[in-house]
Amino acid sequence: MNAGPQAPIVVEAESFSGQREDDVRQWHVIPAPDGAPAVADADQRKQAAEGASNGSYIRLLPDTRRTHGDKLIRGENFSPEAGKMAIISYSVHIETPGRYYVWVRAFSTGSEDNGIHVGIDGEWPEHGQRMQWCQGKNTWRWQCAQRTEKQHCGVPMEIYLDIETPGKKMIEFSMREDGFTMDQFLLTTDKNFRPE
Ligand SMILES: [Ca+2]
Ligand SMILES: [Ca+2]
Repeated sequence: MNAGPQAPIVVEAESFSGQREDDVRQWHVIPAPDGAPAVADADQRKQAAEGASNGSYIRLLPDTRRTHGDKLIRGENFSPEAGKMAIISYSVHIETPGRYYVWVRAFSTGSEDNGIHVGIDGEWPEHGQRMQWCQGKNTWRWQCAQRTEKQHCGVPMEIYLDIETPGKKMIEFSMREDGFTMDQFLLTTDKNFRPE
């Protein structure tokens, strides 16, 4: 028996199985797959694709709140509540129940495209809410941190899902800020694990 930490479960963001509540904001694959129309404002982030795993990523569009000066409209370009808008789903097989820390590799250009929520099987627990990025603008950056009243840049390792039974699970992300850009996510039971 290997009692040590297991290897993380790594998932490409563009390999989602579906999305819903996506009439106002929708996740787009960039670059657009063969035959699909190109995404209107993909150009400004063209550079991002070069550093993306599998040469591809997803972005939540349209992005109407790009700077702090742009009007914040709840239910349109901002969703403080998890599980309400632009829910994207990934089927993941969990062998070993436990506490899984969720890391996401994201590309943020400013202060209004750097937040997201994570949930599981239609549930949106407190510790999946308000994943936050501050450092590393205009680069791909792994993060596992929760925005709080006191720490707007996020408290590290406070984003996790407690999984009680083995089997097939739906890991889901929902919008907090439009324009969010995501390459991969990973799940690990090892609190000390740090992605590259
Ligand atoms: Ca935005
Ligand atoms: Ca990717």
